[in-house]
Amino acid sequence: MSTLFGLSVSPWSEKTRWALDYSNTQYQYQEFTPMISNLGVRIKSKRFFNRVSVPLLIDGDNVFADSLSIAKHANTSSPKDSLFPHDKLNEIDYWNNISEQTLNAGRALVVIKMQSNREACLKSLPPFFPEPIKPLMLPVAKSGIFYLKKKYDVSEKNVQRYEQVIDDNLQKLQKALTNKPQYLLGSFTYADICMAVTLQVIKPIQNNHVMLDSATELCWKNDILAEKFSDLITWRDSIYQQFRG
Ligand SMILES: N[C@@H](CCC(=O)N[C@@H](CS)C(=O)NCC(=O)O)C(=O)O
Repeated sequence: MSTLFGLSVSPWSEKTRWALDYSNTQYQYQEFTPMISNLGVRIKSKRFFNRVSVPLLIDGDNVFADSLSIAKHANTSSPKDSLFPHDKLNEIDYWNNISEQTLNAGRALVVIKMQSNREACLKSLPPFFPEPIKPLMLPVAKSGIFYLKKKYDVSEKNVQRYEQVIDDNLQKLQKALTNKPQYLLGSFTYADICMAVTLQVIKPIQNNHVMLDSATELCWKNDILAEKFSDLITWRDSIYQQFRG
């Protein structure tokens, strides 16, 4: 059985898990902890020199190191309607790129907010730390946030730019859904999964697949953009309801 390494709070991991679950792929899930899990994942995936990020799927000798390639791999063995219709591949790439840009901007804002949210920092610690000693581990949690900040080149100076990227891209989604209000490409595809999950950066969904504690949720949500794009949130919730049981 294949193994998926993921971060349960990460929308990239959620996109992948959704595609794998949709295609009824059997896999074992392993939670990844930034910094701490890197060496283990490098060894298991035999990727000694590449940058490690999750989701990452190991299926026998094959390693799929990003969400799109994992979703495509899952789709190849699926008996269901394809998430990647042949005549829609360019459009799916387009929406995956939009999702990527938006999530990068969203993650930057989350990292910035988490720095000053003690509770969210503590919640980011891996579960193997016993609850009572977690407060003592605050410096470890902070160094994890600092690590992500450096790795993804996040800067407080760019907050406005990050918000603008999210705003611009969600306007593109809004426009695209004006003509085809149900699905981006006429039928349910990976483009819908990408963009439904991307809305996590303005209003996190809470269900049995994604569940953020209240402190972490506060770092993800953006009330102004959630209000501005409330129609997209309604669309996202309906896509989840129909296809993510
Ligand atoms: N383009 C990649 C992006 C993956 C990505 O940015 N993953 C982040 C999620 S926050 C990650 O692995 N963070 C933990 C780390 O870098 O150590 C994909 O589609 O999978």
